[in-house]
Amino acid sequence: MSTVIQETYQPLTEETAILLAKERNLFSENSTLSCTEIGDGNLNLVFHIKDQDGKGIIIKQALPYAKVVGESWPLTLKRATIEAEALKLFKKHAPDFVPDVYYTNEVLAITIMEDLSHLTISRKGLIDGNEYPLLASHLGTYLANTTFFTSEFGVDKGQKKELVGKFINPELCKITEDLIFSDPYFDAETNDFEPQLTSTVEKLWKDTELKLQVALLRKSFLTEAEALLHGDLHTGSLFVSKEETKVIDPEFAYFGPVGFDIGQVIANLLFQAIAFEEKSDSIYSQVRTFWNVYQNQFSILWEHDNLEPFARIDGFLSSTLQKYFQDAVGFAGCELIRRTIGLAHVADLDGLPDEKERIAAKEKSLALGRELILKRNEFTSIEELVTFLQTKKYE
Ligand code: SR1
Repeated sequence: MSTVIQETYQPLTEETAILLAKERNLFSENSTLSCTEIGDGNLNLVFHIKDQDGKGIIIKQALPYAKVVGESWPLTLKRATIEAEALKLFKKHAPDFVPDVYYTNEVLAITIMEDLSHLTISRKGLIDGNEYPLLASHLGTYLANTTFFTSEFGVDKGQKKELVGKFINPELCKITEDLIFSDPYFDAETNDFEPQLTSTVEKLWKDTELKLQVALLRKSFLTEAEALLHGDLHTGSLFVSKEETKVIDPEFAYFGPVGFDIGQVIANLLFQAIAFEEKSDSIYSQVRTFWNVYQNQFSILWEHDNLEPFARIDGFLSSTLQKYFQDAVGFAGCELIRRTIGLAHVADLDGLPDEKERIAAKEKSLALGRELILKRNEFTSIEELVTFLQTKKYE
């Protein structure tokens, strides 16, 4: 008889998570199971269950509020369904880079998926000084495949419209609209920054040139349904090893501007260059590889699988890629700024133990973010962006 799967939502505990795994027959009958809640993100519970031989599964459960803030910030449980559906679609288009989903339940807001505990969250691994030589090219391939095959270039237009409807994700999008594209530019309660940054932040709040460009990027985020995005593609959403990359946590998935996901990847790599200057050349070369692999793979798919009647018109592919790239540079700038002074920070910067260095890194992140937003349309190639980033190192 079913005990855990009931008609109403209840948050799992380590004990009920084990019962659920047994109910679903995910382990053999005589297994001895252990469970640990390992969620360290902002929103969800994550249970790691394994048997006596170390074989495991992950149960991810959405909480009805944002864990990072508490019960005063209610949050839809529907995000668990969006996440599971996005994982399945991304798996179809980029099978090597997405975990398997074994079971989902809308009432409990859970997704049971492949155990990736042999891998490390890339933000932690990078901060610890590890190198992931395939990460950039894996991400380039993953994003080219998922953005191509969910755009009108790679999927039938009627089907695309149905998908756009299926992935309407207003509550999670609103978090991004507020936390990335609005709050950091006003004296909002959610903002969080050190007193030493106050004068820079106050200048930013008065910077109407910058605010106009952020308003345009925000409008793009709100209105351009180019492809199904992951929506939160930072280095905390990636499980990695030297050989493998798995993209997790797409609960912010929705149809938006392709440059948003690309920009989040770029910005979250750049936090490493900002925090650890000695790594900057290696990080810039990863940004270069990431974009080059993205555009090569996207161009191959364009050549072989494009459903657009205008696909072979000279200049259509290059202007599409140019738009994605310039949008990405701007969105990267927004990510740099919001992770420095907004609600949700990154350990790359916050973890710098020396206060002077930390504040200097955060000043650099704000200044670089501003420049990327303002200058985004001046960059016509990845080499121009890398050269620009290299000159920043010596300021
Ligand atoms: C209240 S959620 C804060 C942040 O965590 C998520 O991972 C997203 O990045 C969001 O902006």
